[in-house]
Amino acid sequence: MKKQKSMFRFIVFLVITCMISGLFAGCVGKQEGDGSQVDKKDTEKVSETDTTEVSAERELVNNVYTTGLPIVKDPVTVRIAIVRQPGDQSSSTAVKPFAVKSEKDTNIKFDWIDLATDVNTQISVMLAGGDMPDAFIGGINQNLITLNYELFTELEELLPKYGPNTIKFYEENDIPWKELLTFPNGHIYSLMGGFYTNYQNLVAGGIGYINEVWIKNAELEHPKTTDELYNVLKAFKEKDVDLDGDPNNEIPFEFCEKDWAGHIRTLQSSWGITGNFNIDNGKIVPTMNTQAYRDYLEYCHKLYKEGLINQEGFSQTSDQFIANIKAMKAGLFFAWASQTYLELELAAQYAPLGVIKAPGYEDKFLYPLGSRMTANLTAFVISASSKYKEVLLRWWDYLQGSEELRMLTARGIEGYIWEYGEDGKTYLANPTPEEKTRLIKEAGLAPEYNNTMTNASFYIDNFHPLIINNLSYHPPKEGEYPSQGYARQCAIDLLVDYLPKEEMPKTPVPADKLEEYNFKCQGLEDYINSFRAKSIMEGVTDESWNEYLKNLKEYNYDFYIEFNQKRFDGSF
Ligand SMILES: [Ca+2]
Repeated sequence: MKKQKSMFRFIVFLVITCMISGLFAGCVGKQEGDGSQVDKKDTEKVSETDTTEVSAERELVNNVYTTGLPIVKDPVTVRIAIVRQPGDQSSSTAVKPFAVKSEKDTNIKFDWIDLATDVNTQISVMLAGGDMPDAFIGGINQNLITLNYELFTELEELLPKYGPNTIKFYEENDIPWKELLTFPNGHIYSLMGGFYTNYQNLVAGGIGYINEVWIKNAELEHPKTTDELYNVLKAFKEKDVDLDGDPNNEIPFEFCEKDWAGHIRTLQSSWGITGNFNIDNGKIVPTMNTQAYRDYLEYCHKLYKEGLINQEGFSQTSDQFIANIKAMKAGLFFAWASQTYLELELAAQYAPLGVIKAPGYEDKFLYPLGSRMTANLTAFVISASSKYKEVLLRWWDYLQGSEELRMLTARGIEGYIWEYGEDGKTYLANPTPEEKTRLIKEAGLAPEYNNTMTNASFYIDNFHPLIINNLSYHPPKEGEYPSQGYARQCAIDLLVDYLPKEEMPKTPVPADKLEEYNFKCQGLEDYINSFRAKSIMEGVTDESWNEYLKNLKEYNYDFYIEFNQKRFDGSF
């Protein structure tokens, strides 16, 4: 990794040096990352009217090289409207490191139209026949495209030739890009941006955190099964595990149905249930009418009956739930991270609950999946009126073509906001102000940059043209406690092998089908939730269970499953 990077730098340095010294025609090099040849030498034009030149090294079409750098033979100026991040303190996108490097590398001049306030109004004016820029980064959504197809460039035919890295990147990351990007009229008008996998969001919502100090005080081990968890919670209930002299003021398992992450239903994962259905090998599998679900309800009822869960959990507010956690009275709770509510030192008493297996379901443990990826599907669009469609597409492709440029564009200079870890992953960096000043100087940033400027001043965040892993978090140093980000990361490490392989696609459902669904399934979710609460509080009998199964049918649970199957298959 290190070696490759320094080699890349060397080659880029070589190319730039050659350009500066006017010896570019004599340079030979191979660019890492996209594998394309760097120009060896320009060929002579065949004729003045011929628009395509092919040399042994590079093809030139209408002043645009189809591979390598620079992108244009003679400089051209492109105007790009770009939405600025709140908190961006740079005077213009023009001074940002990726923009400066782009000009040096590509021979393209950029005229940035920074959109900071009244963005929608400004864009509406442009689209309504005002001064259209050559391209937009941010600010355009699918609806605007659908209403103004004629204003935007159809990209599908240009992409293979002028955007090969973009396609390669989508495909290497298993992005169904054709499905995601094709509009109802069959054309592609936009490219994805702000696209990253976020490990922190891999698991949906809450993760269990259990007080390890209490477990130690109870002279028990971290639980691995539902029986062991029961024993731990029982000890929390019966003993004075927080050592304050009162054996009755511990809440063994604190939960809150009104809190976004604190639900008791997350414990269903021990019985292999991720939600109202599972996705298994292409099939939407019902879960709410299974023996596994009944077994889960009966287990929770046992906890309830013996006072091992907070009996207020179904009615209390999120604020009450959080207050109990802050008072250090909760043995186990589900949350984003224990650090979300507690000072780092206190939060460190809690460890992620991890995998808890239920008897008879040992190989079934399955945790709810959050999101494998996020993306802005309309990050980059090119105006139909632009004379520089190919130039712009190649530039976007260039930014996407190597990790160095992807990181520079989306996270700024190395060492300042991000850094490489020993494992080759990118981490959140934490340089001192002095180190920041040195990094700014070494990178030769514009004079306006200083070590007090916000991160957003160094890069484009939401619409960067790339797919990257979100930054990882370093473990705490000697004498420090884990940060929230690091703690969440460690908790997910324990669950990552127990997530569903498949994910519900984000493609929109036709409006009429959605209307039918909302009508037919009205009340289903509420009914499921109320039966869960009632069963945990009062227990499940054959009679109550059979009645529930009958009612599920009446609330169109079968239709609900079929509908989600069609949604998964994209077969409406
Ligand atoms: Ca106590």
